[in-house]
Amino acid sequence: MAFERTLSIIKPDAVAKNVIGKIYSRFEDAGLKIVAARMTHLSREQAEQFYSVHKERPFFKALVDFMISGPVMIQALEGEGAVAKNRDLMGATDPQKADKGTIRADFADSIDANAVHGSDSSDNARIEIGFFFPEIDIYLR
Ligand code: YYY
Ligand code: MG
Repeated sequence: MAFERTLSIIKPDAVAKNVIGKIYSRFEDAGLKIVAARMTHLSREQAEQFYSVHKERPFFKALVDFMISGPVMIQALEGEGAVAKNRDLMGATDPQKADKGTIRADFADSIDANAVHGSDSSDNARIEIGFFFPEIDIYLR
């Protein structure tokens, strides 16, 4: 396992449910360290650019509308196998299919309002962290 960073977003549904702290505890209890964080309300342009890999998918417009429907909490997480560890903590994209005890099983209502985003590879993590955080805003060991 590699020591790496991953990008996490607590989406508008989970921010509205007031469970940022509960989700942060899951990261911390799993040994992931929050090394950068910012609450923001994404613009349509930012959300479209962030999710541009999905721009041809039928759910793209709904996804962007949802991501800009309220504030989000964005963080970079660091640790051994951070990318896979965060994906394990998140659970499956569809909360109905997510394992018990995962963030999506416990806090998400539907596939389109599914509480959290997590990078799906180390390469994408680098791109996604760079999208939101200048190097100077990342915690130095
Ligand atoms: O990485 P992950 O978030 O688990 O799923 P993706 O396949 O990358 O899709 C991104 C995002 O799009 C997903 O979190 C919700 C939304 N979405 C959707 O609304 N309906 C689908 N059938 C698939 C994805
Ligand atoms: Mg994805």
